[in-house]
Amino acid sequence: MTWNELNVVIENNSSFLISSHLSLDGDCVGSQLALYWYLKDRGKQACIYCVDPLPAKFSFLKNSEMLAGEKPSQQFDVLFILDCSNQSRLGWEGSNEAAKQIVNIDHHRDNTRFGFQNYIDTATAATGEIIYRFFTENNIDFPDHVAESLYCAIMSDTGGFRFSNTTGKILSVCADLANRGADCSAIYENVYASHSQTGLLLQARMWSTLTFHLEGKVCSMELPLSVIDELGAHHSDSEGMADNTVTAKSVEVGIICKHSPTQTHFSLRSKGLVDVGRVAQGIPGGGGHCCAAGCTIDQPYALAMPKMLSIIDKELRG
Ligand SMILES: [Mn+2]
Repeated sequence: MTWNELNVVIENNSSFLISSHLSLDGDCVGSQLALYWYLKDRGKQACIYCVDPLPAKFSFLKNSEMLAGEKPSQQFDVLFILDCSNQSRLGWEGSNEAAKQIVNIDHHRDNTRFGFQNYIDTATAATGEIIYRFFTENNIDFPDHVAESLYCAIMSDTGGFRFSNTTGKILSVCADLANRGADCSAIYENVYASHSQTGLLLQARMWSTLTFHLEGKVCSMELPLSVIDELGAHHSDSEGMADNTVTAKSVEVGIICKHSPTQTHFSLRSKGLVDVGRVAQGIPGGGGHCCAAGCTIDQPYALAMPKMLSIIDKELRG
């Protein structure tokens, strides 16, 4: 869809629901809040609904409490689904009935174009960049708290400006967001330097499981989900740990395994040699980008892990 078509959808409708994927990250939160602001600014009725709770580190963003609500029962004119490559990643049923039409805005290359209208730009670093371009290319001026949400979105999806999607183009976008009032160091501190004590203790437990495989080309850490309860920690406390799995020089692929007795969830990272997005897509329900992806195998860790290692071994030899 074009910007013009997106403008028409917004002007011709009055009620909007915004949603995004499970395991909320900075891009999904920031881009939803920026679009929410715009719809409210246009005098529209707007709600945000996500299944998973808002990680506390994003609660400094203005209007973030709007993500904490129950699923609204009314039918909306339009359901905006942001940063979500397929409807099952929403984690809730009935998205086709929730509104008269779905508009899908995303940057994941495995997006299934499930919307009635789709704005998919895989060349952007974050869905937040797409919303930024919508605003700036349509001369929509936005306040500092929206600049903050969009900066948070881009900072998160570039791994704090470390991933290969950190280009001059995206840094220019962020420079503009800083000039529009985003407080870069305050956003950094809220998102990356606001761990709880139990959160860091949980990470220490994960570090203690660090193991190298396949001649040092693969590094993994694991976490039985029961440890989260044992420490009184939260799921989100382990977020960011996946990036640590690819910090050794020899390593090409990093793995975080979080497992229950019956299921093993893999967060995969790659330095570029192996396309972990393709690895994850080979598992039902899995997906992601070439350097960061995730999937779940319905088997205990002891069975699922050797399976994953043999898939990655083939890719490394490929
Ligand atoms: Mn994203």
